[in-house]
Amino acid sequence: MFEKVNKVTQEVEAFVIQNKEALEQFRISYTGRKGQIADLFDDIKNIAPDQRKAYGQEVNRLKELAQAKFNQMQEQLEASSNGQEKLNIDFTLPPVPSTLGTRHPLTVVREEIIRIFERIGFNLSEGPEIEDDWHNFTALNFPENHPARDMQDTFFVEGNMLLRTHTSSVQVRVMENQKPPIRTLSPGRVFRNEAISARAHCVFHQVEGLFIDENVSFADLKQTLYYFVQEMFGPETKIRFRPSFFPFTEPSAEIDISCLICKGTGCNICKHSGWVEIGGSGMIDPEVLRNCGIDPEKYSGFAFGMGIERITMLKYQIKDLRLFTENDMRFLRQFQSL
Ligand code: 2NL
Repeated sequence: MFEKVNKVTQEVEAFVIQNKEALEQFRISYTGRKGQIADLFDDIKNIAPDQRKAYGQEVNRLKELAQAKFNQMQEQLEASSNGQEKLNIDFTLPPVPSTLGTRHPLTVVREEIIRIFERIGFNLSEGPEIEDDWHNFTALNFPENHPARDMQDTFFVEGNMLLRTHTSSVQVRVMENQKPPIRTLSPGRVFRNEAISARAHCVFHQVEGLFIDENVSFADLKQTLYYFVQEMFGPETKIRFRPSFFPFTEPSAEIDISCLICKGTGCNICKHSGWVEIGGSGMIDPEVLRNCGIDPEKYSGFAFGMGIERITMLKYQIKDLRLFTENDMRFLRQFQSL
């Protein structure tokens, strides 16, 4: 008989009550008028008289235990808002800070540019940051006495080796090593001998594009860059081509977009012109094609170059270039996480 009391005690202790249904089940099974504890009290008549006192005490202890458990769980379930479960959470505590990093804004913008050109068939090219004079200047039609070759503008390493001043040097290598059709994008780090300020740095980032095939025209250049601008800055953005000069393209054009800040009505960013420059472009000079082993009688192409810092500053309204290299967490944390 005592075994039965022990068995029910174990059951009562093991019973898990997470919701109101379970609480009611507990009451019916154990503490209720027709529950197992009531049955145990009824059984007292079958107990040997000398053991009835001990038996009664045992069942009473069980009754108290079960009733205490019932009361406690009933209280907890009523306290929790949905009555479904008791959550021991203090919602007023400050959250555990996220340890997830953010992507550098230049990385975010570079990858966005790459994704946009990938969709129209451009692949990626890379090349060395330490270049020779041929790939950085001569192949690109820079005359021997061009000011860009000056010590004041270019970091020379040794002899005719230098730190590339643009990623056109990568494009020269592509043309030397591949046959048209060519559609390639070359993002990368470039170097110029300049004093560091809010608007200039001696290390910065560029992305250049190259498109060579039979019958490529200036209309292809315009359409490609129009598509890019719409994707990158939104469908409201207008594009404008301004005649310009580069040694490696003819004709050449500066690329302007309608000011993102004032939508063309005039503000400080666009110096009240309504337009901001994002890069340069042009039809590849036949002399450059010839220098790289491509027949200009058969093929033509266009090229363009953009500064990644400049586009990032326009997109996020960043006023000082130095923020990109200072690694101030208050700045970096504002950009999208991984
Ligand atoms: C700018 C202007 C430009 C190119 C880059 C290029 C490359 C080869 C041949 C011809 Cl291999 N052109 N690249 C063409 C026009 C403009 O960049 O303002 N960049 C930030």
